[in-house]
Amino acid sequence: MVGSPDWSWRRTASLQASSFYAGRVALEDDLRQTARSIGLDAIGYCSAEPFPEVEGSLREAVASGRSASLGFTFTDPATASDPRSSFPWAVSLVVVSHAYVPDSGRQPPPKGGNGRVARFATEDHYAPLRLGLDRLRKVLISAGYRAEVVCDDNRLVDRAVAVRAGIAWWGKSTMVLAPGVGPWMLLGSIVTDAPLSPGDPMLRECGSCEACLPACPTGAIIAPGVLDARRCLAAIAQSAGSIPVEFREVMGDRFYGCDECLTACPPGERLAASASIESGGVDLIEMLATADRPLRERFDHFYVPRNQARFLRRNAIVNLGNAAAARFTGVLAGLLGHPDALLRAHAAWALGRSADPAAAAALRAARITEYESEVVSEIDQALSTLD
Ligand code: B12
Ligand code: SF4
Ligand code: SF4
Repeated sequence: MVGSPDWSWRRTASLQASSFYAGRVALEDDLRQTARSIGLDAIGYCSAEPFPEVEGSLREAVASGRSASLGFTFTDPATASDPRSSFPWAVSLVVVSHAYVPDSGRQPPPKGGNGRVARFATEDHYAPLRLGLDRLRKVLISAGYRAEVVCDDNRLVDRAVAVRAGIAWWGKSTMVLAPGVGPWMLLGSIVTDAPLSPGDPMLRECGSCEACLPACPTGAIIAPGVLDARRCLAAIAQSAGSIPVEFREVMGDRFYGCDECLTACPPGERLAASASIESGGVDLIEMLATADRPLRERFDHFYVPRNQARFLRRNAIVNLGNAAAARFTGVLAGLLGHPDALLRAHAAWALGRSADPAAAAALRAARITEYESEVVSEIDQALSTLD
């Protein structure tokens, strides 16, 4: 006689599946509540599958020169676009956003020349984001999973994760945007082996808006969603070497970063309007008088090539040149005697923009003793614009 079938395995499997599902829901609830309690703005999950379209974008930017020799994710497109090449055990990505406006821009207006700092860097806005990510990492670890924080890192393209997880959409400025926040947010991720429910892509896009394209002072957004970093002031201000002459004037008073394509962006308008002051400022005269070490410490949260304070001074000199005020002639003339040829060259350019007769006199005097050909040619150029 054939006995009645044993269906108990099905009940066990279904119990296991439902407890697995319940565990996942509980973990996601825990992550969401933790994110909210520490002030993060959004949290999303997606698979850790590779991002082939990102690899293509990175390779194209490098091949065409649009990456401006920047390192970061451009260094190794295959690694930056495949989380499993760095974390072979990765199953899911957790991505969070931290809106840094209206908390940015608290500095009092400077007494010396003003150097403008983009809102994301007015203070270390990555610090609360990293703290939050670390708390979330601990939640995953306590639940028995592996978890690693990857934030502003060469091994992952943060914006692509935010789009895949459905917490943001690609803007034509190449920023990713979120409702109510627009582009004014920083992003960070956690790579984990926890299976998490992937979010649905956000059904939003820029539509007919193109406001960021003409708002860019250098035309760096060469087509919707395509940035030429060689023209982007945010990249230029953090580059090594000289500021290319063609970009010095348009740099204006921007000391670090640039916010024009963000400020023009309608989805972020309301939030930007709630900020306390327009943006952060640096007293250029005071910073030029500060020694290298305290300067590096003060701007520790900036990306500065090889962590050399000379690049911060170089930017300040360009800003002072653009202010073209006679009250800065003395400081700039003094810099013509600086041991660093990079600073002498930029000081010559800055003095060439001044209507103060003392500027021309300082340039002529420096022309007699200057021995570096690059500086000599900057002095000659400056004198020819003054004549
Ligand atoms: C390198 C880098 C830069 C470079 C290059 C920027 C760039 N656009 O690629 C420079 C130095 C110029 C820079 C500047 C800034 N940066 Co930056 N930067 C990075 C970094 C380290 C890597 C970005 C990257 O890999 N880009 C290369 C490729 C993949 O991106 P992409 O060229 O935009 O290509 C995508 C689009 O074209 C899109 N796409 C394709 N087709 C289409 C079609 C349409 C219609 C659209 C809309 C899009 C679209 O898909 C492509 C990907 O497949 C990330 C941190 C990280 N690890 O991810 C921060 C990051 C992107 N930067 C950030 C910030 C805040 C800035 C600045 C605002 C700082 C400032 N105020 O000065 C500016 C903004 C300039 C701008 N318009 O992007 C934030 C952005 C947050 C956000 N809300 O989007 C990030 C994510 C840092 C962080 N962890 O929060 N940055
Ligand atoms: S950050 Fe400034 S320079 Fe760069 S794309 Fe935006 S507006 Fe243009
Ligand atoms: S300014 Fe307009 S086109 Fe540009 S990113 Fe914002 S919404 Fe999109």
